Amino acid sequence: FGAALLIVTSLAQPAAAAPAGKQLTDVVPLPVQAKPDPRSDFTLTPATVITADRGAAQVADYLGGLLRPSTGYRLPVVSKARASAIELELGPTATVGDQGYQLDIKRQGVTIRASTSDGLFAGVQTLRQLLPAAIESATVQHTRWVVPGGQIVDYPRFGYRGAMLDVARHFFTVDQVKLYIDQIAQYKINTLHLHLADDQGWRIEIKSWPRLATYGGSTEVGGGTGGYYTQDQYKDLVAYAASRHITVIPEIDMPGHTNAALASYPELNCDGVAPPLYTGIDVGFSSFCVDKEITYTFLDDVIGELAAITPGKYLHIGGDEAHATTPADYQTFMSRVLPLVAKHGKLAQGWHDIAAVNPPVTAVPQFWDTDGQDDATAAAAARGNKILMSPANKAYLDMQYNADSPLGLHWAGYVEVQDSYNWDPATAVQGVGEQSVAGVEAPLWSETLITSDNIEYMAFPRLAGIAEIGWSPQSTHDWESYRTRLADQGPRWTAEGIDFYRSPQVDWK
Ligand code: TNX
Repeated sequence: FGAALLIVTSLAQPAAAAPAGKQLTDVVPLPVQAKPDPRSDFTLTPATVITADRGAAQVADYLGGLLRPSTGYRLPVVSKARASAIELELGPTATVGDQGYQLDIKRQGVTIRASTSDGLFAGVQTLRQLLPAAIESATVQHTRWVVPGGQIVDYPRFGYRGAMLDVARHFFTVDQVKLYIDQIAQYKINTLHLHLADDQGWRIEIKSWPRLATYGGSTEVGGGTGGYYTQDQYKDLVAYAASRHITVIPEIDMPGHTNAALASYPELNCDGVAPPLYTGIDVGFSSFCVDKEITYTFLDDVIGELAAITPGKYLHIGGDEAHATTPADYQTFMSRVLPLVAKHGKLAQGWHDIAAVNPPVTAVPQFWDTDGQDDATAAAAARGNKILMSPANKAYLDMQYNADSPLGLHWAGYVEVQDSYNWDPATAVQGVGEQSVAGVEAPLWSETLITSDNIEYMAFPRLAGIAEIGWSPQSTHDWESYRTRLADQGPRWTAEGIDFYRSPQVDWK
C-alpha cells in the first residue's frame, strides 16, 4: 500500500515537485537513454565515499576535486564501498562503446560503469549536472545534494567533439587555456585544436628555429606583446588536457597565414626579405615560398619537433585561404608537406581546402564554409576521408550573436543560440553523409578576443549546443527541449564564474 501511495503521489506531482528538484534528463548533451526511478534518489552526505577500479583512480580524484569545495565533505577515495558510495567501475559494457558509460543512481549509492576511463569521465560529467547548480560553487554551500534516481545508458553519436582556440591572433596564457579546457570538458568535448601560428603570431617554441617564438611571437592583433609557449609549457598543457580526457591537436597554418614565420626568417621568403610583423586582421596575403628547398627543411624541423611533443595522432596543417599561393603552387606545396606529417608518425588534419589536393584517406578535411557545398570535400568523402564539420554560420564561436554584440565578427552572418544548435552534421555538406562525418568542432578565432571573459562570452552558450549536436542522437534533436535544459546551465555557469551571453532566446533561470 505504501508503495502504491508513493506512485500515486509522484504521478500527481510530476517533475518540479520531485525531491531531487531535477529530472534525469536535465543534462546537456542529452543522454541516449534515461529511465527515471523517483523512489531511488541518492543524497550525497558527509559519509559518502568514492571507490575506483584499477585504472579509474585519476577519474575518482577528479570527481572528488569537483565535489569537495561546495559540499565541504571529505569524499575520500577508498578501496571498499560503504553504506553511501559513488563507485567507478571499469569493465566490459555491452552497448556503450569506448566513450560511453552506464550510470545507475540508487538510494544507497551511484555506480558509473564504462569500458574505458574516457567513458567514466563522461559519466562523471553527467552525474555532476544531476546535482544542484550550487555544486559548482568554489565555497561551501548548505543545501541537500540530491541526485535523481534511475539509470542512464549513454554514448556519443560522433567520436570527435572538438573546440578550437586561436592563440595566434591574441595570445592566451597556459592558465587561460587550462580554464577553457575545464569549461569545455563538462560538455564531453574530447578534442582541443590549438591554432598555434598565424600572420599575427607564432606561439610555440621550435628549438631549431628559435626566432619563430621569440620574434614571431612578440606581438598580436592590436600590437600587444603577444607571447608563446615553451615546449615544456606546451607539454604541461597537453598533460592537463589529457587529465580532462581531451586530446590536443596542434595547428601550424600553411602555406598562407604565415607572416609571423616569414617575418622571423628572411630566407623563408622568395625574395629573401623579411616582411614586418603584422598586427591587423586581414587574411590571405602571406605565403611560404613553394619553390625554395629551405621551406621544406624548415617544415621538416617544425613538424618533427611538434610531433615529438604531441601524443595525439593528428597534426593540423591549416591550408585555408591561401590566396597568395597559386592553385598549382598549393598542390606542389601540399604534396611535399603531407609526406612530412607521415614521416613524423602523424596523420594530417587540415581546413577543407586541402581536399583539393587528393590527400591520403587518413587525412581529415575540416569543413568551414557557409554554403554546405564543396565538390572537393564531397569527392574526398567518396574516396573514404572522414570530414570534420565546422560550418562557420553554425559552429564558429567568434561570430557575433547579433548586430549589437560587442565582440566577434560577422562575415559568416550573425549566429544566435538557436542558429548554432539547429543543424545536422550528416546533412551539413552536400555529398557527405553520416558515415563520412568524423564529428563536429567549434572554432573560436580571437581577432576580437583578449580576456578569458571574452572567450566565455562567445563560447557560452553556443559551445554547449555544438557539444550536444556531436554527442546526442539526431532523433532527440529538439530546440524546445534543448532551450529548457540550456536554461538550467545558467546558474551552473554563474556558480563557476563563466561570463556567458544571456540570449533572449532562452528563459534563463
Ligand atoms: C576565417 S575559416 C579564417 C580565420 C579567421 C576567421 C574569422 C578559416 C579556416 N579561416 O583565419 O580567423 O575566418 O572568423
